[in-house]
Amino acid sequence: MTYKRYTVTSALPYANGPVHIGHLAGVYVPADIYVRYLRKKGRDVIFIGGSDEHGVPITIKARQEGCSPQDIVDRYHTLIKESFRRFGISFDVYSRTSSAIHTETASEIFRKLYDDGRFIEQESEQYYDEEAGQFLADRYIIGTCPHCGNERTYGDQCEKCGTSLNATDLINPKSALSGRPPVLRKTKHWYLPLNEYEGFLRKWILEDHKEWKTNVYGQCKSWLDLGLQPRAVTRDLDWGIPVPVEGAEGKVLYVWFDAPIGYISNTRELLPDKWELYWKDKDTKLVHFIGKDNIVFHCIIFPAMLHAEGSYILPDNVPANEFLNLEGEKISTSRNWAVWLHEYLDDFPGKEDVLRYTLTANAPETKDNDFTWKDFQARNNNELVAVYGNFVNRALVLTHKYFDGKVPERDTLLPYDREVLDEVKAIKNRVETAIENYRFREALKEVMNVARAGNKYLADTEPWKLYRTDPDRVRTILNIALQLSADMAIIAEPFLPFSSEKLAGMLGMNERPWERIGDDDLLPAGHALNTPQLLFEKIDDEAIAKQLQRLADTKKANELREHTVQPAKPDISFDDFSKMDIRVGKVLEAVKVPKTDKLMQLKVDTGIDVRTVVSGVAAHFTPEEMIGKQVAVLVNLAPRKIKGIVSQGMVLYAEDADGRLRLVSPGVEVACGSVIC
Ligand code: B3M
Ligand code: ZN
Repeated sequence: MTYKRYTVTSALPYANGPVHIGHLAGVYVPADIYVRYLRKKGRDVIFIGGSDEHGVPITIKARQEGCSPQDIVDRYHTLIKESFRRFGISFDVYSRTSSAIHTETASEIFRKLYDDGRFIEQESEQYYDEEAGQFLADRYIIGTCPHCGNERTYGDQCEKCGTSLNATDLINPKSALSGRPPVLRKTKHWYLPLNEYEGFLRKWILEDHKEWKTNVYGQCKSWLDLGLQPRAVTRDLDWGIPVPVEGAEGKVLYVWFDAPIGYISNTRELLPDKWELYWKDKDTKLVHFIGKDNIVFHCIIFPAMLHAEGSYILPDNVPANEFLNLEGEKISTSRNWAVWLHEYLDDFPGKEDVLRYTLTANAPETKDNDFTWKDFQARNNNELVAVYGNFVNRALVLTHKYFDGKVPERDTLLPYDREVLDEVKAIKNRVETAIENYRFREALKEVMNVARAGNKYLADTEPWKLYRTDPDRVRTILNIALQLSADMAIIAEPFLPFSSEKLAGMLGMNERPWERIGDDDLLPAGHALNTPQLLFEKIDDEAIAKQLQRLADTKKANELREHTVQPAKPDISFDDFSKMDIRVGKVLEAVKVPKTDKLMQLKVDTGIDVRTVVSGVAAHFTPEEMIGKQVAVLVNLAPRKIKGIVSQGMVLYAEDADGRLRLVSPGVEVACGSVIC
């Protein structure tokens, strides 16, 4: 199917921190390549970006820093926007979800769905902080993880064991606002009944979009196979877009409801009169560039919203990427394990294309990939400098040396000359197919094959040796080499826009029309070239060592922070202490609790009785290591149900700074039931 126009969106990054190489590799560079290519092909395309400025993490960051959420998003929106601009990410609009037009657009869509009866209203019980006088988002509740026992687990996910949670799963929950235990209170929310769209989604994705990338298709399929549930689209929070319905005071739209609508709002901002063509006309191709953690929102929830609304088109493709790791470890904002774009730009001025190149050559298109500084250096020195830069430099320098910097006249072409030009035409076709199918690594490899072919052509024809004996032949050779250089300036432009610009300047090219790639007269004979400069420069070991040292310092700082002895808890009275009844017990039986990684069900002889204790130690001990051991047991802990098993008491362990557990036992065998005091 051929489309009249394209709407290309890239995920709206949360404005609560700077952007890093993972963002660039996963989303923005591929989207930019795609859009620049379409523009070069003369297609009608808009490229939409912006910041996602709502959501709980932003409110938490603001609290931590003692400022308002608006202060936070103002700061990071500006920083992020500037980083993208400096990397040449060529958005047609980069706006933000705190804009008035976005509030208007999101409210309109919510209201339309509401008026059409597309939502269901449901009451549920949620944690409420009586002292702060507000409902608490899951992230605002801290307690003990029921799976691993970590005492500082947030209500949405345990950072220690990785389990995702509901706040009501936490043991001993406390409000992060007041520090007091929260109470459960009834609250009403609006839900989008995704289950009602299951049939539609199954057909639209699983049957009509079999061409989607396997990672995307697979994730959608497993969501659909699990069965969809109604999803709350409102929240009790004071940061976000107010729910535009009577009786919804104090409630805002869920961030994932409003954020994707941001693409539409930003288009309205860009094209106030024409935006609907780009969102509602079936001749428009909509493509969302995102990372893999956003697949469900862009392939299931947002399309269900748009479908329910009724007047919008749905994405033709969602070419989501996997993740980029850094030196073998997951990129982490909170652990500062990242290469921040604004820092890179300051450390490597003028080397935007080197990073764009490395991230594309190594893009996590089908699986997670690793960025290493050594690879970055090697790609620059062995590919950009040695292949691309070297080729065009030789063509230009030799022309200046022999022909006064003017494109020489050409003789009749030999078959070998023709072959090289034909090869470039074939490469152009392969690059087009690869880009149109979102295979940017492959496309870039083909682009570099133009320079490789050029290098081989010069190496085979050796004009520097031939000049004395056959200057006419050298005219033809350099003419061809210059045509190939001009080809590079065009075909590499979507990938490496800065160096294409520079190369075009040296070649004196005003226009770089895509369709003329491979033509034999891109640069006419007699055309004057400008002074050659180096297109790329070697990156030395020192610059790389500096970056590696910075990462090593980060690692050391993290280890110090994470692996130190826990600080002392506040004082308690003797009474508090004597309330605890700690005994020596013996483990009689131990089995892992099925379907959990951490839990072990123990039968313990406490001297008082034989009872069941569930203990989060399955990752540390095997059942065999436990059976027969004497342990310390807190026997008067109120019984708790863990994974459906009633646990009566708690076995005590010693945990070292690395999180390793050891049993706490009396030095010699003593009678079970002996009091530990
Ligand atoms: N802000 C999540 C993220 O940055 C989210 C994307 C929104 S796209 C509409 O990963
Ligand atoms: Zn946990």
